[in-house]
This record gives sequence, C-alpha cells and structure tokens, in this order.
Amino acid sequence: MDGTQNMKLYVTYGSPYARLARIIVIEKVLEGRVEIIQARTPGSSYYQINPSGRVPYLVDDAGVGMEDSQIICAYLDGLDGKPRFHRAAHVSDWAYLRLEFAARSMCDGIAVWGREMARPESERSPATLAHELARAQRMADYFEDRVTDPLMQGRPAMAHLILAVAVEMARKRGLGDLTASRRQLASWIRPISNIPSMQRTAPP
Ligand SMILES: N[C@@H](CCC(=O)N[C@@H](CS)C(=O)NCC(=O)O)C(=O)O
Repeated sequence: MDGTQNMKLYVTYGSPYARLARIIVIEKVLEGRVEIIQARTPGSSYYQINPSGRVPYLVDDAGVGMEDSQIICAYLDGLDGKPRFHRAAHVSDWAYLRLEFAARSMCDGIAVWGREMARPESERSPATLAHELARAQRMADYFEDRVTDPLMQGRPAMAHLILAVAVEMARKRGLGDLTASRRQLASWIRPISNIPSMQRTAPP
C-alpha cells in the first residue's frame, strides 16, 4: 500500500447503510486506501457520479463505481482475501441468512421512519410513522428471542452489525429505545455498541 486513498466511499453521516460501509473500512484497516466523502452537499455533482443519488457508493481503485451497502461491505471485506464479516460458512447457511435479512428488513423500516421524520412536521405521514413504529417493535421482539442464538453470538458478522446499527438508529431518530424492556437485546447490543468502529461511526 502506498498510502494513497485510491478508493472513494460516498456517504452521509446519518445513513445506517453508509455507516455499515464505514465500519468495514475501519475494521479492515482500509482508512489509508478509502477516502470518505460526504455526498449530496449543496452544489455537489454527486448525481453525476451515482445516478441513483443514494449512499453508500464506492468507487474502486480502477474507478468503477458500485452502490448498495450489501455489495460494498462484501467487496471491502473481501479485498484481502480473508473476509471476516462475510464468512464462507454463511453463504449457504439459511439460518444465518434469515437472521441477516430480517435485520436488513428492520433497518429498512427504521430508515423509512428516519426519512419521514426528516420532513417538515406538516408533511409527515402519521400512517407511515405508525406503520414503521409497529414494524420496529415487532422486529425488536423477534430479535429479543433470537439474539441468544449461537449465530448471533461471538465474533460479529454482517447480521450483528446491521441489527446494532438499526437499533441505534431507532434510538437516535426518536423512534425509541428498542432495548427498553427487552433484556436480552439490551445485553446483546452493549458490547457491540462499544466496538471502536461502532463508536467512531455513531450518527451525529
Ligand atoms: N439498499 C441500500 C439502501 C441505501 C439507501 O436507502 N440510502 C439512503 C440513505 S439511508 C439514501 O441515500 N436515500 C436517498 C434517496 O433515496 O434519495 C443499501 O443497502 O445501501
């Protein structure tokens, strides 16, 4: 490595999906290779770089761009040939994949809540907010029963990171503390929230 940040990761600091990519950059010691750039700043040409306009978006060493946290995290995690958060054993482990995709689904709903809350109050949809609040509560109940599963214990994989990022986003965006009165979820998230890469990427 020559210390040049050849890759570019476009983010917003409040996005849970961009946060996942930022966590992997830190965990895989890629900060010297990946420049983190805030997207969608006033007057920026981000829509010319990524026509979808979403974050995260990664431009690799060869200048090739890709969007979506799922592929970006897998790509960054696999650069050294030793993926830690995308284990070979998980690729066809349906029990693990069910948990990872349930966590993604929970995160998607909380992101919708966050987007709704970012609108002026008079433009918010009470029906959408109620729908997402109920979904988040159901998903938190689901994970309260599953965080003791060996697949959700031990070294974190993507399922762990996604669930932790979703729960922290809910708290930050005013949806509520989903660990309150969920004892298992509360003790599960504590050590994950304390991981330095989680702390360094906490939403503003
Ligand atoms: N499935 C995508 C979701 C990305 C996404 O929805 N990003 C949001 C920020 S949380 C975004 O950029 N929204 C802006 C828009 O849709 O215009 C992923 O995992 O990266």
